[in-house]
Amino acid sequence: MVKSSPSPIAKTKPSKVEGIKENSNFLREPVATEALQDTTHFSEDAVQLLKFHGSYQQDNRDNRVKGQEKDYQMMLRTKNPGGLVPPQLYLALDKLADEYGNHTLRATTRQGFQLHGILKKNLKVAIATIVKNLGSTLGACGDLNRNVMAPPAPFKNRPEYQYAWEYAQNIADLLSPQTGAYYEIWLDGEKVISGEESPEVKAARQSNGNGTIIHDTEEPIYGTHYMPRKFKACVTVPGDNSIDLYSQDLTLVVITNKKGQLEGFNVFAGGGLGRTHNKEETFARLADPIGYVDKDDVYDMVKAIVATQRDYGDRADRRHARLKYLINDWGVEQFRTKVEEYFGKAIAPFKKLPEFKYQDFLGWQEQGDGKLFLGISIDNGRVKDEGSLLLKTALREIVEQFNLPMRLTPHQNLIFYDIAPENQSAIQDILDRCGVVSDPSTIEPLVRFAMACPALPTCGLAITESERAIPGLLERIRTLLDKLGLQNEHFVVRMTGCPNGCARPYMAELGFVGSAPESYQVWLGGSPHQTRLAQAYTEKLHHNDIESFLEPIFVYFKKSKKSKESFGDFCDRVGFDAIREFSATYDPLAASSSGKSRHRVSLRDDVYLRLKAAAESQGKPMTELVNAALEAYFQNLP
Ligand code: SRM
Ligand code: SF4
Repeated sequence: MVKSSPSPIAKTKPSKVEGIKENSNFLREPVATEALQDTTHFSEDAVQLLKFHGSYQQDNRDNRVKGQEKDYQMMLRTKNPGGLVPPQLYLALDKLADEYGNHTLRATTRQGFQLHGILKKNLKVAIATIVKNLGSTLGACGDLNRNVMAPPAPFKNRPEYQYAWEYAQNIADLLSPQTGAYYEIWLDGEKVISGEESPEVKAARQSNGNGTIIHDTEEPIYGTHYMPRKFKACVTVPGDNSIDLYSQDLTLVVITNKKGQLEGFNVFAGGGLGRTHNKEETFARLADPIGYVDKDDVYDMVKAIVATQRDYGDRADRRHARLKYLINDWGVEQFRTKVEEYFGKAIAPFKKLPEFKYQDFLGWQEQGDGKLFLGISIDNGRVKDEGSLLLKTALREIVEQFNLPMRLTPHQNLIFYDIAPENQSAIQDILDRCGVVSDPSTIEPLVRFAMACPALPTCGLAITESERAIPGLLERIRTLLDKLGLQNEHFVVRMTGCPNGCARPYMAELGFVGSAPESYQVWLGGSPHQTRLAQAYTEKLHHNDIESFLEPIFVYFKKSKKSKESFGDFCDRVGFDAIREFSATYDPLAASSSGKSRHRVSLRDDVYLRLKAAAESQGKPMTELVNAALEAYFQNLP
């Protein structure tokens, strides 16, 4: 039994949300009452609790008019462990998007779907429809375990992938909230069971452990206050980083023996990306290796880590409440020791793993049992019909005609699987007719490997555009690369409208993070396989200045890269000082072939040195600063 009674709630003044959870009777009130009222929106307290039910209150920010009520609408998020969406659920979501939503579905970076634009009065029917069609939104948001991720590849001849799917589902079940509130409010008390929970998981949830369970409550794992903050877990296989394993609170890596039988799991903990601009105490952090656990003990290990964060995570300051801060403040050793107390024994050493690589599993592929799978790229996860690209129609027709299950990918794409080879050409015909690309080699690679979060107009936290801005941005980057003779280069670009990091920009080779209207903080130096954290290079880049900012960096990359070195690896190797120095002295006119129109002026040494320092600190070429200063000077002339 863990001795010291932790309860940080007693030690520091808990945040307002802690009080809302405490008074909610396990997520019931005021949601239950307000859901029945004929109003356009929920109260602030209900909004906090609605998240646990899988819904966010938003407003269409394009429609804001000063002095008028906001254009309120609800976002609904599904929870699909390992990204599994059965055909029946997909068809229900497709229909809901048209009947009550904004006619689009949004595949998320954690393998779920979002519906946007649902009016409050339609929320109940939307949730009930999802649940009755084998889905759930319970716990998709809120202070609890979120959707458990797993590699989406359906390799039937690689048992480790099957174990990852199985355990992602089991851990999702283990940590699923037990309150009856969800079914009472949205389904009039009817408990619809979408899948049988394994008896092993049921027993593991109740087993006493060493303080992992809270007795005599509706929520044995979470208790009255749930978690201090969201908690994110994934299960992957050695070498497969399709799930961005370093960015999760908890990662399990399947370890099998030579016969392919499951032995146990390596455990990482303490990753997380959310941060706030100009608050250095908030930061993105990579998960640390914690140790190894046998398969028979894995649920106890998960419960021990959850209990450690539940009991010691910061409940006073929500900006400091994720597991990453606890591990960072304590250090890995102290964290491991505390987890061992809950676990009841020493944690075994971490097993050696091969390097992790990013894979996207796009296109037609064999799944290893005679059947095929098909990975389809979805631009920023947005499933819609627009112009000649009828993606929504194509997906619906494929599911209707062939009753195929799909796995959403952590990269906002999807994979159909269990496809009988004789159906391949009929499916391909639908894709061709609807303008959907199935051959990944024909997708512009910058687009293929890029991600952006929704941001405006739905996200209340967006500082600037993301999903709507990234297509234009990628086109401009491609044009620039082509102009500089870098036609064959591509890298991972990720963009978010604010520093919360929903499209994991801090793991990208080139990350854009909204920092002011039309401006982005730029992150450089992540790895092509998302195994290293990028670093902030400049704080505020206006989108008009993207070419003049990137050109010197790309030219430096072209001149000094090692053979086959990727852009992110290059930036990490040479370092920011060298990049700043090169950018400051870079002369775009001299570099261009038409350098004849270059003009020279002389500067005093002291002015030159100040100019150089300013250029370095702003990450801009000196020429740009000189031109801007002279323009301003001429404008002020009488
Ligand atoms: Fe996120 C909040 C969208 C993955 C970190 N996220 C939000 C909200 C709900 C805005 C809000 O609180 O009002 C966004 C809704 C936008 C909209 O209009 O739909 C939102 N997050 C998303 C999605 C849809 C982005 C996407 O492009 O797919 C992803 C949904 C995943 C899912 O199915 O569960 C999404 N969010 C992430 C990730 C990536 C991940 O989990 O792998 C992160 C960074 C990893 C992490 O958590 O550290 C992430 N979202 C945040 C944060 C910052 C959390 C923090 O620790 O500071 C917030 C804000 C908050 O929680 O206070 C946030
Ligand atoms: Fe909204 Fe920020 Fe997340 Fe983008 S990163 S969806 S702007 S919270």
